Amino acid sequence: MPPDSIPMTAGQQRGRRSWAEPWKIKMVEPIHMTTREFRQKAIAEAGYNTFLLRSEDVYIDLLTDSGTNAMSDRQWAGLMLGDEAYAGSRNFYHLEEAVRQHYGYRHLVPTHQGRGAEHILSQIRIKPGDYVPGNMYFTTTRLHQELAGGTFVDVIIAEAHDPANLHPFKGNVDLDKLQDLIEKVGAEKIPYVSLAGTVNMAGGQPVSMANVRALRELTDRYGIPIYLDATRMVENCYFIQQREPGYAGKPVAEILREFCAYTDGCWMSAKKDALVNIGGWLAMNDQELFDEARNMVVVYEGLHTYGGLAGRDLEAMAIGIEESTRDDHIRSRVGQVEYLGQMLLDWGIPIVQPVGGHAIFLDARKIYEHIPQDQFPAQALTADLYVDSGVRGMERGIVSAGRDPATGDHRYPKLELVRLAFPRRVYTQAHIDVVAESVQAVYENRAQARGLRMGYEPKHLRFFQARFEPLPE
Ligand code: PLI
Repeated sequence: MPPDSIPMTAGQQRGRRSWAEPWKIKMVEPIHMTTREFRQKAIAEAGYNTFLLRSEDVYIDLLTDSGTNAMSDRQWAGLMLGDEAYAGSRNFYHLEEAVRQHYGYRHLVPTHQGRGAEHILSQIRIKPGDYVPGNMYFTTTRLHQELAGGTFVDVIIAEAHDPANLHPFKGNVDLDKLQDLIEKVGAEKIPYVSLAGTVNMAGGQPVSMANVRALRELTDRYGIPIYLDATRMVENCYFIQQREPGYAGKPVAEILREFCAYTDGCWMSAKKDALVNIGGWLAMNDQELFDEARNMVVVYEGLHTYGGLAGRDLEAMAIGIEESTRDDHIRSRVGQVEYLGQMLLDWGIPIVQPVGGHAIFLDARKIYEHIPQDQFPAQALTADLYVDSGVRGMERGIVSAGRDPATGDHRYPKLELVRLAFPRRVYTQAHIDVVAESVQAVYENRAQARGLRMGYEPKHLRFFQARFEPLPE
């Protein structure tokens, strides 16, 4: 260790050698800091909703890790290999091969992004009056299930709803809850289990291999299929490698194949794990379901060999899948999230623990404990962070949860969070330090924070476009 007078790196302070990203930067995109006055005006004009800001007015953009990834030189080169034939593009076959090799499913239907796949799966599997159990809702997933006539039932373990609980696999399905549902409504009313790895709304929390194995055993007894939201499944597999007994030495790519083998198919937003800016797919083993999905995709997305994408996008996805499953990539990706999480924890700032795969989630219920949930504390905290430093996050609380279609009332989720999601291969450690310092500044100023009133509320997925105004002091 160096003597006290020499500053130590973060790694040395923690008594370990540092790791670094397995890439270097070849091209840059300038970003700039604005003034506080400018940002106050910008957020007011955006109705205190960070989705309505112009990206040019943002300094560090942690709104989402969706479609915001930096592609590699191999992926950019792959764009030039785009075969833009309407039918039978060679890039489709490359993508099909990549999905078969890494996820293990036989059949592939490309879609323009994840919700295109959710739409098709929901329409072909769910009948009005059905119940769809899942490990916590996701906004677009649940909406498509509801639009198809289904009712989503949350069967995640109780620990997932507690930000401070340190369970290593907070994404796990509570098998007793699922069994109760099956007994209550009957297996014939359950078209599939909607299993997500990792669980976005719970804080990027993983599902264990033991849990999916047990889930398979249970669902097999009733003939219920399991469909996997594989959007961040590589991150999930990294946590299995790090935390689950028996997986320490196994490559993430191998763990991914094993996990997927317990499921019947998946839908994917390739804009996350798969390191592209647009794209998705639906994959499955069942021939009949594939025939239906392939028929449906031509109605809503495009021919079954392009699904709403250009050939070049399919190629970038095929290459991205392979890159995303490399151990050194996934370690540095999650490692960057953990770096911010550890700093905030050291400073006593409440966040969801354990730190998840794609984002840090600030516990707005705790940080703004004086603001009641129907005054949108997480929405207010997101806006305050932007005003402090130009860092853009996203509300993941009562606004995102929307209204109960049966009663029309707000849903009141236990988790009232601000998500700071990390685009892959985009920001450096210095950017992350700036984010940490801004979170700390807003945290220290928390007593001054005020709640919001919703002015405009759209019908579907209101968090994207709702407008707010500050409540009077
Ligand atoms: O944004 P899409 O349509 O490509 O994918 C929808 C979608 C499905 N599942 C999960 C777990 C998601 O996180 C997801 C999209 N997430 C977004 C846009 C996000 O910011 O988290």
